Amino acid sequence: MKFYMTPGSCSTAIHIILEEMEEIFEAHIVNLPAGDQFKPEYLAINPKANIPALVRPDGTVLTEVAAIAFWLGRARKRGQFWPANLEDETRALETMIFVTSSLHGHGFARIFAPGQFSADSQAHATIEAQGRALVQKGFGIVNQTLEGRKWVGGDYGVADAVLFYVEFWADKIGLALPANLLAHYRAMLARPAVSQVLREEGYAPDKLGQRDRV
Ligand SMILES: N[C@@H](CCC(=O)N[C@@H](CS)C(=O)NCC(=O)O)C(=O)O
Repeated sequence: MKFYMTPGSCSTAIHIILEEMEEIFEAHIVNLPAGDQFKPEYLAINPKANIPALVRPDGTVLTEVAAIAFWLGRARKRGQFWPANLEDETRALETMIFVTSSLHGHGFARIFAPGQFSADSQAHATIEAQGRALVQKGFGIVNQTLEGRKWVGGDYGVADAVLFYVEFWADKIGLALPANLLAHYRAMLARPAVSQVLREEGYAPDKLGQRDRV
């Protein structure tokens, strides 16, 4: 498979899943700041001009973190990384959709790219603050869903890698994680595949997960 990714981005979730599953893949770095995502050769693969994208063994392309994670979890490695019962499957999907659409699409997008929400640079500080508030509120909700459980879908699975990327972003920008999320983040950091991916993407896993909870 061919995996189109950018270090330290939402594609880190898929990178972790591919490593955990010991999949064989070719990694292709898309340099977002340089605008690689808008080049005709990349648009021919993914017209959405974003990462991640995964070219599957049959040549078809999958986009969207939640969809790629679902397909890998459900279809590969005998579903070992996807819950076996309907309730846990549904909860895993619920968390993946909330992470990608609300926490990332509404919250972190405002923090990292306020210019996408207003061309007026004077409004950017307010937009960024709105993003932080949305993320904190959303983290509180996911924190409750993790009460009494170590992993999102019962056992460890692809939804945990999806939740991980927003926890990692919070750590990078100094946003405190509530208790259950911090425990989940640290449990992820302790997984060999996660530290391997972080090192490959240019991070020092030993320096992460230090901050105390709110
Ligand atoms: N809804 C998409 C969002 C993907 C997305 O926003 N990716 C970012 C990187 S984290 C990107 O490629 N941005 C393109 C850009 O900055 O121009 C998904 O969940 O995969």
